[in-house]
Amino acid sequence: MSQATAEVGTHCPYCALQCAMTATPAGASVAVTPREFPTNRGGLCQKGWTSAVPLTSPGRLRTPLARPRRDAPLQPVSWSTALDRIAAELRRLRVDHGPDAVGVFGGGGITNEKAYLLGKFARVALGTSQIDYNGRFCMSSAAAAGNRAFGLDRGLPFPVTDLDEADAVLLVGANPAETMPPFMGHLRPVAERGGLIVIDPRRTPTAEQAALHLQPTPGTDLALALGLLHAAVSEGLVDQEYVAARTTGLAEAWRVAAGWWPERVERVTGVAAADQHRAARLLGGAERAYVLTARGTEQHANGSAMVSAWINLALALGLPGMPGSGYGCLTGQGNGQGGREHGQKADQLPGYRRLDDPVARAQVAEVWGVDPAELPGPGRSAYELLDALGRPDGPRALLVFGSNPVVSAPRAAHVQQRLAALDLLVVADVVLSDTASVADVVLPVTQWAEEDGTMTNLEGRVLLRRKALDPPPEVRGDLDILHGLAVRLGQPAHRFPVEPAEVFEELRAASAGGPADYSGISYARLRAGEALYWPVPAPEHPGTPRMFLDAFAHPDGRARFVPVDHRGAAEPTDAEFPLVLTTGRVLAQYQSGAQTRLIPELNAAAGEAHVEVHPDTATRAGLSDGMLARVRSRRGEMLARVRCIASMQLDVVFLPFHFAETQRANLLTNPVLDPVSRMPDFKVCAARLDAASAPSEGEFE
Ligand SMILES: Nc1nc2c(c(=O)[nH]1)N[C@H]1C(S)=C(S)[C@@H](COP(=O)(O)OP(=O)(O)OC[C@H]3O[C@@H](n4cnc5c(=O)[nH]c(N)nc54)[C@H](O)[C@@H]3O)O[C@H]1N2
Ligand SMILES: Nc1nc2c(c(=O)[nH]1)N[C@H]1C(S)=C(S)[C@@H](COP(=O)(O)OP(=O)(O)OC[C@H]3O[C@@H](n4cnc5c(=O)[nH]c(N)nc54)[C@H](O)[C@@H]3O)O[C@H]1N2
Ligand code: SF4
Ligand SMILES: [Mo]
Repeated sequence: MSQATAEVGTHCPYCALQCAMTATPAGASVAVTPREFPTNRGGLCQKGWTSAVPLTSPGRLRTPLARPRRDAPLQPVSWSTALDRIAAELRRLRVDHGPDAVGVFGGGGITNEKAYLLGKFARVALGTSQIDYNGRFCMSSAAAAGNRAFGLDRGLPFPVTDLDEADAVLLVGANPAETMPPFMGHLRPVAERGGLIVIDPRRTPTAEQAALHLQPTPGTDLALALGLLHAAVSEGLVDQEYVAARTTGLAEAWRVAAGWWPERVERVTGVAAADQHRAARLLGGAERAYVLTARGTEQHANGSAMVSAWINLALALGLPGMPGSGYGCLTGQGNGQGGREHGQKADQLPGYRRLDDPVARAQVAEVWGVDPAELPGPGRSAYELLDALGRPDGPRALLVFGSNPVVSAPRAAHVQQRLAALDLLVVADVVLSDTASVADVVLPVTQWAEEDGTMTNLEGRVLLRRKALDPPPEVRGDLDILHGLAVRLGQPAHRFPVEPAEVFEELRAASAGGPADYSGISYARLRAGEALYWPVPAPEHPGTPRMFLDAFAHPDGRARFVPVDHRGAAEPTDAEFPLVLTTGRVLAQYQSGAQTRLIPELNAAAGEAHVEVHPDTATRAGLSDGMLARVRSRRGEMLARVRCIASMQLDVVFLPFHFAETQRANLLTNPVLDPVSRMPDFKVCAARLDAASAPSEGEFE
């Protein structure tokens, strides 16, 4: 029986705020209570409060499972049977089809140690280029835009507590009142000062607290950002001195924005010109001002350009890299930041370095004890990888660590077909997720409270999550699994350590000199409670809470304006699909819901999919509040309970994406990708609404 022995200071298993909590022994499990910490200041949301439930839930996995044949049900098997079978299949596929026949799909919720070892496992033990992760669906557009503008991407390049002093904050496509409730504590002072501006097509609980809520049509943010830049220029709000000293490219960006005067922008976005001027004045007139973006403006087929447009506005107003001001993107998953730094991304090596950089390859190969020439090159992005599964030139096996794409990937029914076309699907998870339930082999892994590991929060601060409880006897850590497979694939045992602290020591060395340099961080420093924001390039280095104060990370030290222009939605509405569908989150469920749908308290708060719609639009579809609707797009249909909301725009509907089977929003979403970040367009597709009793269409793209 598992037993916790002592009270342990740890962090929440879910989002990037990484609220601090104390895990106290409570029978076979732990009880969690909030702990004082700068990000959450003693607060937790409902998900944090209930985070111990899955540790002992009947729904958690407790033994490996395998299917003897494709059409047979999953059955309990021993670890050696499971790992031997996987290794034998992987070896066969490699011999018959080459190393790229095996793919790996990671997650931004797993620890730095796991993300690092997963990337190493793919490149060294499998020799495959075919690895990517769910962060591609999350942060990639903001990361791409941040790298372009500043030469480096750290979600918030300043501590969240800096926001407490702000005079104005522009929050674009973010709903932290539901997605990071304790974060709202940092926005309360600015909201009370009348300086909070929220840009969201919906009147969210966050927008309720704003002095100014701009409500654009989904997908029109870029035009709105250009309108705000236009207003800032015409009102003389541009910080000329800053622009001259610290940036390049305003003239080119202005050439585009000059054509987007606020009245024209009003026609495209629906946001009144006067409100655009008000927003520009509030932001441009404030002494300490911030622009913050999140998924609402990033998850678009032109998401990286949209973020560039918001960064352009911030640069024109002289915010990034100034004390008390800045631009930041709100990272989402628990380790969304660290997860994109240590090599589970298709084009990346540890330390946030590029896989195609010969210097980085040589250095990391040396740490790994391999020949740099043996390291594969960049592979496919997440959706492209899923789309290629089982095709003649695509992977024939996939190993999933920390994602549930059957629910969370766009065009989910198609993704499910691709998974079914594999020779071998292996899922390591804590629960029988929707993806695990269609796997050939399922490996039960330890949860947050049962293992040590580091997480990098939304501020780039590295945190130690500590073991508070022994796992159930037949459950193993992800590091253990990677070790077991690597050894079976002929790797020397020492190359794949199982102790998190040992893996971290290697990660430190492999990240040295990279943009996300962790070389000065140690478990000892983290245990001592040091606040270590990367880069930390030496053991005595104090870390870097605020970046860009002296210079941006481009060789010339200057930030770049990027000239970007508005374009229409990738999938316009038409007579058959007249509504703009956007998707996102509710407070009580997390992501694909694999974990939170196991928690009775959370299901009681939000247990099924709903569709938010204007009452008149519902009426036109023959629907009213509480009825079941069939929501359709060109890719599929799903069922959701109607929630009539008077503040919704007439032609916009919203679905949360947390629910399973016929309630999956992603049966509808459009997998068109941003050309730079390869982010799918989760936030805009054309849809229609009918009563659930209306006939099903059945045939889709
Ligand atoms: N409760 C809960 N909290 C979470 C998560 C969760 O699943 N549940 N997930 C975590 C993760 S991984 C992430 S990434 C974050 C995400 O955190 P957020 O980005 O705050 O979450 P979303 O709900 O995806 O999107 C935010 C808002 O974007 C709006 N939006 C939709 N389309 C547009 C548009 O075209 N333009 C603009 N400006 N806004 C638009 C939506 O109406 C929504 O209110 O949350 C983290 N926290
Ligand atoms: N329509 C629509 N779709 C979206 C979004 C949207 O806004 N709209 N948002 C996108 C975003 S921002 C994100 S981040 C993705 C997230 O979507 P997913 O990648 O599906 O995220 P999770 O549901 O967190 O899946 C994590 C899985 O890993 C398991 N897990 C947790 N911890 C561990 C661990 O330590 N090891 C292992 N092996 N497994 C673990 C969990 O039980 C769960 O099954 O969804 C994306 N999909
Ligand atoms: S805000 Fe995020 S980190 Fe904090 S308790 Fe909620 S889910 Fe956990
Ligand atoms: Mo995310």
